[in-house]
Amino acid sequence: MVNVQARLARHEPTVAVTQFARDVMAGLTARPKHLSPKYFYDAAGAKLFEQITALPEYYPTRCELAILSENAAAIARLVPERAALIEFGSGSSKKARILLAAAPQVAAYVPVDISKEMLNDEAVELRRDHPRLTVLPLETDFTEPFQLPAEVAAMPRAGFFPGSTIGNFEPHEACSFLRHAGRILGRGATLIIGVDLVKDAKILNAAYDDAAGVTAKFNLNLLTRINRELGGNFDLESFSHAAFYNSERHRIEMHLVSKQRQKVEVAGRAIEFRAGETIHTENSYKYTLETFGALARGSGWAPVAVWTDAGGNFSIHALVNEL
Ligand code: AVI
Repeated sequence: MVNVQARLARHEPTVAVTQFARDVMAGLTARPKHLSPKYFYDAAGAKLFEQITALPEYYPTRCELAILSENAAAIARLVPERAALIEFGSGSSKKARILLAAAPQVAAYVPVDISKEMLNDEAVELRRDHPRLTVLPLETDFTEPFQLPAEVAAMPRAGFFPGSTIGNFEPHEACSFLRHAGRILGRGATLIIGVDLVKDAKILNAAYDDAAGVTAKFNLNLLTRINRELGGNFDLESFSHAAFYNSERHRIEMHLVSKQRQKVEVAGRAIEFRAGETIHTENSYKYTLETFGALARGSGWAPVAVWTDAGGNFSIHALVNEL
């Protein structure tokens, strides 16, 4: 790693050797090559993801919104009086709004996200729409340890983690995340979490390889980001998007496939690709109600309720922290 750092610093002295740079160099020099899906979400990537959520093939967002809307009152009953609602990776807070409308007993909402702009814009609107709610945005990486605002220290807490983002973690990381959320929320807290379900591979494959090619653009945008931020020279035409359901590992895998043998430079370092070699860019794990329940229990959380949409595509679990 020392060599990689020196190379990065030499290539562009005005650009700090960021975690992004370190992770990209480590991932592209590993075998098999891989990149973390958390780097999809630059400004362009976040916009493309918004477009994905509206695609006819991408059922998770629609199904989760339907479950939330249909069961908002029952879900809200699990949130204590004068509670603080903490959302991990809040984004546009669209789903939290459904819960907040059904849970007037919530005294404070703490959206946690790395996007300062989004947090501030949403906070203004939420304060306008819920004048009695204290909105305390927290700009941080929600997967890392963080302190809750002092204002909520004495309040009972409920966590909210929609979107099946937990599916983008490896199962051991999902377990670590649930334990980390438990430490932040405290013993006895409730966690409301969205989890995508195992289903017919055809439906899954279409959801991650849509006809309009938006998911392909989203995947390839990672190379554009590397070109821009790390002085890369990836030719986007010579890579293609691949997504498929790996039924043995219960996960969608996304890859960027090199169409030919080629050499690419990133931060002054040459990276060689064989024809057909891939960069593994994302896993999206799918659970059954039972496998997710077992994961939760093994991470210190007791499942207390679960809701699904009529088609059984997606689930929202309510868990109580036992640790
Ligand atoms: C954010 N996450 C839950 C999405 C998923 O379905 O795994 C990311 C995504 N990747 C491709 N399409 C959507």
